[in-house]
Amino acid sequence: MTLPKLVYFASRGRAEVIRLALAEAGVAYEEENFTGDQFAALKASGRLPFLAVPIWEEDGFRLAQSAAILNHIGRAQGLRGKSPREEAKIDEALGAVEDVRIELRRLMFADPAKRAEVRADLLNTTLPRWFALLEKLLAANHGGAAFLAGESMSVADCALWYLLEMSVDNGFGAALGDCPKLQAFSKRVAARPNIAAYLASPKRHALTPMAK
Ligand SMILES: N[C@@H](CCC(=O)N[C@@H](CS)C(=O)NCC(=O)O)C(=O)O
Repeated sequence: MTLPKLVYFASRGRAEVIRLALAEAGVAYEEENFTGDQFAALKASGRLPFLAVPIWEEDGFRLAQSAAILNHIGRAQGLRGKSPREEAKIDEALGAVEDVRIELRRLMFADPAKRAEVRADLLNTTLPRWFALLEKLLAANHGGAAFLAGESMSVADCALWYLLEMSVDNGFGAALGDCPKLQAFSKRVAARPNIAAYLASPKRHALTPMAK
């Protein structure tokens, strides 16, 4: 049997939430990783619909765009809620997580002379404001003791978990100081058996820190 394949760099990046969803669902897949030099050849191969990664290949079907891949896997694996409203709340949370990710990426593209300023703004203003909003969103479903939407884990929980991990790993943990529900959520998700096994496995790529 040919396993489905995730094609991406040997790094977390835009593939990591997809990997977390695959881990949670217990999907067997393989990865095709490549170096920067090999990327040119991959682009020339015609396999990348938008000349970008990640792509997902399964059984004669190829899909690009990280959000489309995540949602396709989510639908196939029951990680996209159980009703149209749950799905809508999942999409809402995915949108919010993406908004915060874009804020974090300001650090990577900042003029080096302005980086300290951007970091201070993220730590003291932008992230605390966003995390307070996400804490409220989580609290709206079962008092924050479960998932973002409905009764079960979804792709939005994977995305939120990775956003929190990325924030802490890049020195923004203090911005979560007033968010006990988000902190507990982080621990709870990391302890889920399939997620914990993935995080401890050699499949997990090392952290690439964002610019200091
Ligand atoms: N919207 C796309 C963006 C994909 C994207 O920009 N991927 C980067 C790597 S993270 C890439 O392949 N860029 C093309 C390049 O570097 O030439 C997605 O979410 O999948």
